[in-house]
Amino acid sequence: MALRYELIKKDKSSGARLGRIYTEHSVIDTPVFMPVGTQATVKAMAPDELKDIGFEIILSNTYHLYLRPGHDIVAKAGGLHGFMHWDRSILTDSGGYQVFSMSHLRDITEDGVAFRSYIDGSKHFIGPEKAIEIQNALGADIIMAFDECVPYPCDRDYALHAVERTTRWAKRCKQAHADERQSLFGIIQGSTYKDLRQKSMEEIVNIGFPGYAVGGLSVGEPKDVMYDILEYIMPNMPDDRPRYLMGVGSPDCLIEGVIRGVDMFDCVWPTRIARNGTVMTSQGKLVVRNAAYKDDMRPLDEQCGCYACRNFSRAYIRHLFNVGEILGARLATIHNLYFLAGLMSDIRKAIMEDRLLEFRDIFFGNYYKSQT
Ligand code: PRF
Ligand code: ZN
Repeated sequence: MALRYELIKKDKSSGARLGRIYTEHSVIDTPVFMPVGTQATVKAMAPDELKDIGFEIILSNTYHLYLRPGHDIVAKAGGLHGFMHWDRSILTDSGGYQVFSMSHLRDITEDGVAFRSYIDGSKHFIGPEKAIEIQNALGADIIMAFDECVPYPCDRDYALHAVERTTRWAKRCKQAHADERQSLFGIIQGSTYKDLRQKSMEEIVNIGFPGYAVGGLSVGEPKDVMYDILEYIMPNMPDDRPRYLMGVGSPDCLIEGVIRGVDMFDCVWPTRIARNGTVMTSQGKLVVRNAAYKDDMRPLDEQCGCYACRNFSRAYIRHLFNVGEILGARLATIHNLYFLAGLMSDIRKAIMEDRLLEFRDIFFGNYYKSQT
């Protein structure tokens, strides 16, 4: 079953959209944050723990699973759903970004990208057709077109060529994709050039996809530049398809993205900082690893209802990090994911009640109080 998107309502104070995505595996309330499970696991989390928090969709990566264990093995297990025992929705990224950001010695041609494995240096090639073949084998509900994401800064001429190539590759992806149970999303590029963003958007929308992603942002440009591009491009995108901002997941970017009309987000940042001993709280970030918390018997966040906060103190979790116990990383991850799920739920409620801008001001007032 291809997905269905339902636009429920728009926030009267901004461009924010409340909606729902129906896939074969779950119903996803949007705006949504998708935890990242690069290696067919959201690091430190069992699938049932993700369900308990309420996640309906997670993301995984073509590039990594192709290299290890190989998409043939995942297919043999019944696809990613069977392999990792996750029966809700999955989105796989195409590898278009990972190949550029992780592989050295890569060689881009019109046909695709030749690269060496980050694991053992072996030679590989992924182009549009291969990216679709791998994603068909992985069997995610939503799969992504193979695109060229350029670094920031990028000169206009190179950005233009990447836009044109991304369009040609998107056509080839659509051509190669035959499995109608999976929905293939198009990706818009164009770096920080508004006219190139518009051109890319028009070309990708003309090809026609059940959803559209904005790629090539959050690659090192100032946040204001990203917000400016989103503000420009979002109102011109089709109203009846979900919009996905790739690789974005800090609280401020989530709220500002939603205000500009984004429906879906993903990012490794929340789970990565958790493993390093940093958690998000209603009062801002807290580095629980710090000695300051060695005898602090309060929970990570006094306003949080997650498993970690209901049962453990900062002092205990700090101790776990201090002695290198893996439960520390697990508890911090559970907390950060619960925090973001709660934030997205609060955002959806605020859209429902037409008070998202007011919500932003209150949230930022608390979250950034001690950090500005
Ligand atoms: N393209 C793809 N995946 C991505 C990106 C992109 O541009 C980004 C950029 N933030 C993250 N993940 N295919
Ligand atoms: Zn918590």
